[in-house]
Amino acid sequence: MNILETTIKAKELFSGFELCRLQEQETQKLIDRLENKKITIAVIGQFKRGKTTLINTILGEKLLPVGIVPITAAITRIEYAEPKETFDTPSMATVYFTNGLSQQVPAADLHMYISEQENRDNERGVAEVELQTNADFLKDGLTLVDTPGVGSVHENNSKSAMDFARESDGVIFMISVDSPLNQIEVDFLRKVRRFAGKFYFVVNKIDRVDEEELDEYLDYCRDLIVAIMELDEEEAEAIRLLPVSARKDIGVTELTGMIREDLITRGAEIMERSVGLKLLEILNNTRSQIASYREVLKMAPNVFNRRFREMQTLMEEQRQQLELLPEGQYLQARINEEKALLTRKVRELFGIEYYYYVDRDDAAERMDAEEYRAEMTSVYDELETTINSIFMYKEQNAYAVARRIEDLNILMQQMRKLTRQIERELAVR
Ligand SMILES: Nc1nc2c(ncn2[C@@H]2O[C@H](COP(=O)(O)OP(=O)(O)OP(=O)(O)O)[C@@H](O)[C@H]2O)c(=O)[nH]1
Ligand SMILES: [Mg+2]
Repeated sequence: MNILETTIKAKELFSGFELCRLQEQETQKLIDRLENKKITIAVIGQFKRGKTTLINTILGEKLLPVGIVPITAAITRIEYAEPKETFDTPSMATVYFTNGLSQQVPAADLHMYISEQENRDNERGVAEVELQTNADFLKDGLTLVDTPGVGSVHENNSKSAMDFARESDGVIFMISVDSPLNQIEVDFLRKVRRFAGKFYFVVNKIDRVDEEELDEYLDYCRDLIVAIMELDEEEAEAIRLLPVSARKDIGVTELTGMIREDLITRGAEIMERSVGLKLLEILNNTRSQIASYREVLKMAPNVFNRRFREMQTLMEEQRQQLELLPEGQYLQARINEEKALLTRKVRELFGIEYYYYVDRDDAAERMDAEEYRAEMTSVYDELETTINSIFMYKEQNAYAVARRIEDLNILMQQMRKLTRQIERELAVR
């Protein structure tokens, strides 16, 4: 069985369980990725290593803001576009907000949204930025992604590098000669190694050291990386650390050449590995979710009833607020915010990820108060029904509960089987 077949199988498995709606959606996304074959490579590393500078150098343009203080505060995706076809001059970017709204801005104004200084604690609620440019490097459908520095005090303001690593196929892991690999980087690499199909290790700022120092530094980092990534002899042999100076454009063509070569000769393999690893992660997370759900089912009735009532109270309060809603125009984005609140509450009380789909295309849709009320009422009704059914609320029948637990055990077994298959396929340790 190959990765595509395994992913389809996982999706079928999830679709049989109301509780696994999110996982069903996530596996569908993986299937889409395998089908449209667009590779995403993220530049990841500790703050101030020169990630953004490297991206600007690769693109041959000062597109993104760089600086001496932590700068990049939001995930920025860069894709190829013929300039004339897509936009009139100047080049434009799309800023996506957490509530699903988006806005077109000139690329030159991006610093207002993606730099920590101008968007403190992400007060603008930026989820992600998308930028299109006509750099050759991106021509074959490659998406390059800039990420906020790991370990920065601002790391948790928006989607972090770690969240994003889950979405990328390849990672350019950037370290620099200003400081030896530190604990933050080691910890991060240890986690991130499970997500990406391909790693490029880049050592930046080599303009700051002489050759001898550099060799010593490279040897030191290499040994550490081999140990952290748990590479066998053959893999260790194949690993290369690329010394570059992003600022002075030294070694950058070697890096881009290597990436292009890999995409041409083993793009499909990189994608399969990446999807397989992500599927493993989904399966592992789901297993721990199901385990906590089973605990809820077995929970003492008084504890469970208390939590259940808390959920009901929240929904009651929200419903009352709906009654008081002033006349006027409301955005779909506001509904998205309400859904996010409910999702958080379900997670907090029951330890499960309740799934709501947020459609970016609909976020700017307007409706009057009556429509808004009707829409939100159906959201509450649906959530109530679902929660009643998944927790078998007021279900006095111990037999039915036992049956549900038995079903979950079967789901767990099948997930374990899929996990073993993927592990074999990818030869992961
Ligand atoms: N000497 C030297 N300095 C560099 C090089 N690359 C980047 N820098 C400097 O390092 C600082 C940080 O660069 P950025 O590109 O903003 O670093 P970053 O990793 O994107 O930082 P965050 O977005 O905050 O995580 C800037 O002052 C850059 O000019 C290089 O190759 N050599
Ligand atoms: Mg940056």
